Amino acid sequence: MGKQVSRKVQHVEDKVKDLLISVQSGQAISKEDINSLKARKLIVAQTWKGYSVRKGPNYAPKRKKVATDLTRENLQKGDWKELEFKEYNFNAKGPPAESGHLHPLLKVKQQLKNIFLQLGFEEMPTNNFVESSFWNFDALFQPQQHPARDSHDTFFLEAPSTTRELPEDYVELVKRVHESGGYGSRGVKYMYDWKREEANKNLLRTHTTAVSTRMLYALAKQPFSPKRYFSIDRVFRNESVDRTHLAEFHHIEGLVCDRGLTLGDLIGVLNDFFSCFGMSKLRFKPAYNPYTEPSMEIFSYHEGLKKWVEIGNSGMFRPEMLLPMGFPEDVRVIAWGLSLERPTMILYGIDNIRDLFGHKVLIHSANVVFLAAW
Ligand code: FB9
Repeated sequence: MGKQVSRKVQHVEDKVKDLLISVQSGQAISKEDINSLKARKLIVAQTWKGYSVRKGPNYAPKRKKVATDLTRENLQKGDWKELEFKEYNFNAKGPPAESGHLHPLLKVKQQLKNIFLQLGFEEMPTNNFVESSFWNFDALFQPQQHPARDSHDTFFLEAPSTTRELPEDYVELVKRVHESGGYGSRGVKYMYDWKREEANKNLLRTHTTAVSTRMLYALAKQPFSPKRYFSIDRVFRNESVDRTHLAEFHHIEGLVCDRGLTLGDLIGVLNDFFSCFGMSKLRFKPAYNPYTEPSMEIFSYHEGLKKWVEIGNSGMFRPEMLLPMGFPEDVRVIAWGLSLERPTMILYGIDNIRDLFGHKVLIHSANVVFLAAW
């Protein structure tokens, strides 16, 4: 007689099955039940997103075409009155510009700006191409009969032909130093009657040294504090155009104003500046500028070109320029200048300055000649 199996319970409660049925019928079940069913992979969570769609205020059976443009036809047919125009999206981005490069001049300009800023120089405001002869020449102790001041070299303005206002007291001092010298210069060589109307003439500035003059005059009005200024901007000269000269170029100027500065300080600053630009070996040749004494042309040996290249001009501003401004006796200003076009032509291997302007520039802007050449 074998083992006997007898029914112990009347009814087997299959909790799991019941749970699954309630889930199926959407009844809520406890979290832990859900987790245990999930754990046994008997159920999977599904997220249902439902949307209720109803007619909006602008509902229309047919989409009303909004005009995106006011065309000539609209105007001619006059149907623009009925048309509804699409809101203007002022923030719409234009199609991304596929090509385009920074102009080589702008790249080198930025490089030079960074060098000046690193050396603690402050940029001078150069946003005035039109200048008066007074700030461009007279305040620089440049005599009124100097050849650079006639229309062969300078673009004078027809309208407005004369400047509206000049600082009268300062003009008087400049007039005197031109006419009878003073401040240590015998002034003999200038003995001429200085004409206000000549100083009033408006012109296109021939150098950004005109900006330096304004800034130094403003500086002399304040209690003295040493300053380092620089400027890089367009200047205009009525010169015959050739491979390296156009009627306008970018003048780069740096100046240091402090007590007791010497020519040695100038040579030091020039070495600091040009070595940042990869030009280490410098040579200096005495030169002449009406507004600096002594003055020096700056040369550097170019390995690539295997020759000494003139890379700029420099000097110490004359006391006849600084003292009428009101600077203390022992304040000196050393300064130098160069062009932007020349270095850019050499760095980009551009032989003719005309290629720096106009369509050809695109070809050059793609390729860069490394500074290593120096
Ligand atoms: O830029 C010039 N040459 C140059 C400069 C850099 C350079 O770098 C290469 C990257 C490697 C290569 C060349 N020059 C000055 C020298 C010559 O090109 C010169 O023939 C032409 N000069 C211009 C004026 O022409 C009428 C360049 C321009 C120039 C000259 C003088 C000054 C500024 C620009 C000045 C000044 C000055 C002097 C004293 C105090 C304050 C300002």
